[in-house]
Amino acid sequence: MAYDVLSEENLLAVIPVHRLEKPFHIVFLQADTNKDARVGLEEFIRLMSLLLRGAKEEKIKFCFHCYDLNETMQLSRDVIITLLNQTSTEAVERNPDMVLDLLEMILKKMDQDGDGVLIFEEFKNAALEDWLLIEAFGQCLPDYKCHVSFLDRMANH
Ligand SMILES: [Ca+2]
Ligand SMILES: [Ca+2]
Repeated sequence: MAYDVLSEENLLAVIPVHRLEKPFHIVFLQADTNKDARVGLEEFIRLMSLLLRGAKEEKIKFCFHCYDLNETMQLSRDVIITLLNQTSTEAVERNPDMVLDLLEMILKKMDQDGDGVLIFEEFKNAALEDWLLIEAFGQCLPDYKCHVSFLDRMANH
């Protein structure tokens, strides 16, 4: 096996984006810029530098693509509910209605024109105003701890 290319499975082992299965496939598609179904070394470095050091707008775009399950460049109520269910915490499992409450809270904050659908501009504006909203629908970016463990892993390789 060559070590300068990564399959989707290998990439999943390296990048700590574990919580959303379908979005991970989208991460892979985003990383594979030359569309040869593998992530080469340059593509991998480009992805990691975006995830770890990228500009805010790039990260926002990255997360939005992860959440855009139907690839329509908009997040409908159904998509948001699917995402929230995938990331469901223990609290949500105890009280499934919480997902709907969360949906309403998020839409109230982010859906500027009130049509029940989030377009990229609305998502971007909300995330720029309140950075925590960038991962409102699930973890897409490596968190600080993952970031450190990633760097350790690279250093000890
Ligand atoms: Ca590729
Ligand atoms: Ca809207």
